[in-house]
Amino acid sequence: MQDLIPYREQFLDRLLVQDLQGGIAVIDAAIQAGFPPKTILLKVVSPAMDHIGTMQANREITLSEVFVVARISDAAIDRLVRVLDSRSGQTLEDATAQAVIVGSAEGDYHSLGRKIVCSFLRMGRFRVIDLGASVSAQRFVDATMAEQAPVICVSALLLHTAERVKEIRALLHERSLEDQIKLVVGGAVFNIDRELYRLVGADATAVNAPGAVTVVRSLIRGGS
Ligand code: B12
Repeated sequence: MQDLIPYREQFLDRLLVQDLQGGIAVIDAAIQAGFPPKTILLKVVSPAMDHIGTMQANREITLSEVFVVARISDAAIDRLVRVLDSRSGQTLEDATAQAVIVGSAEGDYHSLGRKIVCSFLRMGRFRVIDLGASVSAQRFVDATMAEQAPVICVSALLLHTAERVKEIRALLHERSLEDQIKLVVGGAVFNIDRELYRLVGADATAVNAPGAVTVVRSLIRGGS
């Protein structure tokens, strides 16, 4: 099988000229070449967005350009997730599967990483309830109780939204749910400071979507 690097370069190139159709065509070409969709997510889309993040930090790209770039990546992720779901036959939810609640921290509207995490958890045979962006502590905990989910996964890319995880921990404590429900966090801000997860009261973190599946599995099996 060929190398994915040319696809990553072509995808980034299409992002930089804000070419939605061209970006999707590169993803389709990678699928046609036989690369697994989950590898394309991790080796083409994610690194291209990391590169965009570096450009943003260096002020080589404006926020409005990042916004358009994210729309293109979002469409690419949707495409890949659809292919994944159709191949693994998981469009029909398995009611007996263990439920996992996922959402972005309150005030956080970054969604791409959360969508990838949801897709990997589904591939890992979890029943994923994605609450979407900017989810309050109350909604996280209420959904967890309603779905009898043993794990809450929170995505946060900003320092101040990572801090909102403390509210979820406080609510779990207040409702005496800490023994039953585990709290997993992730996102760029937790990857930069590897101890931040403890400071906000989470039980665990992981740097990427495959890691999220491993951590959730181990917590459900009783690890910490
Ligand atoms: C795209 C983007 C946007 C888009 C988001 C569009 C969308 N629909 O998602 C837009 C333009 C809207 C945006 C807005 C803002 N952004 Co922005 N954004 C980014 C950018 C460039 C890429 C993020 C991304 O999608 N990455 C790709 C995905 C796949 O990676 P990921 O999210 O990290 O997810 C992976 C892992 O982290 C992990 N993971 C993710 N979630 C979880 C959850 C769990 C439980 C686990 C275990 C793992 C896990 O798995 C994922 C897949 O493997 C980052 C730069 C960066 N390096 O992160 C800045 C960045 C995050 N943004 C930043 C900022 C400051 C903002 C704004 C405040 C505006 C501004 N002044 O720039 C607003 C805030 C909006 C808000 N309130 O949410 C800063 C944050 C700095 C900080 N640490 O506080 C960054 C780092 C840019 C920078 N270098 O300054 N942004």
